[in-house]
Amino acid sequence: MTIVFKSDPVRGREWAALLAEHAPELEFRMWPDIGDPAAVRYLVAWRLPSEDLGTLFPNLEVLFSVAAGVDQLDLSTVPAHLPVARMVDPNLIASMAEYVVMSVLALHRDLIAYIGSQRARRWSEMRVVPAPRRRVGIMGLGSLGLAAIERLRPFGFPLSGWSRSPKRIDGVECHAGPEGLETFLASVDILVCLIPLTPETRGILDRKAFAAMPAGAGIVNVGRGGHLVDADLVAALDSGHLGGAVIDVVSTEPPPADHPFWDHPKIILTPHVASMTQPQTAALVFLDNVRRHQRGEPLVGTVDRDRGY
Ligand code: NDP
Ligand code: OXD
Repeated sequence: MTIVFKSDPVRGREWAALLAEHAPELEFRMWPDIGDPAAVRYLVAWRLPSEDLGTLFPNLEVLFSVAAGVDQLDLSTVPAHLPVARMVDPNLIASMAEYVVMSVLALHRDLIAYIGSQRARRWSEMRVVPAPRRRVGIMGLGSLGLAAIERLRPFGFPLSGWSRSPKRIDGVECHAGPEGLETFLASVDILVCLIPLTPETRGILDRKAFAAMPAGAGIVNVGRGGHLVDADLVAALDSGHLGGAVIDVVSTEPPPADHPFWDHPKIILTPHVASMTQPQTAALVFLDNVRRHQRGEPLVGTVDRDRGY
């Protein structure tokens, strides 16, 4: 029974060592060295091979995303009956919550403006807004959004959230669906985007969304670059309507040298590092899922192909 790993080879070698230790009966191969394609039962991938998956691996049983998101996998080449599971890894979740706290605090305490002042040798102070007057809203109340909320709680920010289906979360004002979006946005001073990229959410952070937000609001995009209309963000920052943005993901990664985010004075840009799968835990989370599959139990992180996440 073979597993094929098609992602970063450096991390792949760590997976190989861990799986050799914990599941020596499984054969672990790294793309493109796939061996006998008929023996491949599990594929772990960041991006899919260009060939039709059912033809390439006729006996494939599960497709695993090496990441929490699945939008980078073109599921149109994946047979409809094939289960797809995404990565639900405690380390990845903790690391995202940490990044969200860092970004929210940076916006809350005007860090971007202070970095600009320092560069300009300007000693100028700004009024501190108390946390109970800074409203923080999380788009996406899934494994990552909920973890971020728990880490933000102790600071005392009024918290709200937005999801596809209605939710009740203690101490969090919850909104849902397209009908709840505008009210949610209007009540948020710092917005964190943690939804999956699907046809419904592509371009959701656009001029209309920014116009619905209060003047001076900040944005944290840790979802996907496709959520954000870059030119609309730049326009909203330049007009002064938005105060600042922390951006971890962009549509083309890395962005071209002339992309406006590189040197925009109101943007902090990081290279898609808010959270990364750590082989030490991810390989074992994967193995647990393989065992579940072999026992006929439901997989953790099963993707609903119709919803797209
Ligand atoms: P989950 O599937 O656990 O949660 C997704 C949440 O988004 C759910 O609450 C869901 O609503 C909500 N949602 C989905 N579609 C819509 C919609 N159309 N309208 C409103 N809400 C919607 O995902 P995770 O929390 O694990 O991950 C979220 C995303 O974070 C990933 O898809 C990925 O793109 C990104 N990510 C980024 C990383 C980085 O390093 N920058 C690292 C890891 C992930 P409902 O609860 O109703 O289903
Ligand atoms: C993920 C990512 O989805 O790395 O896990 O962005």
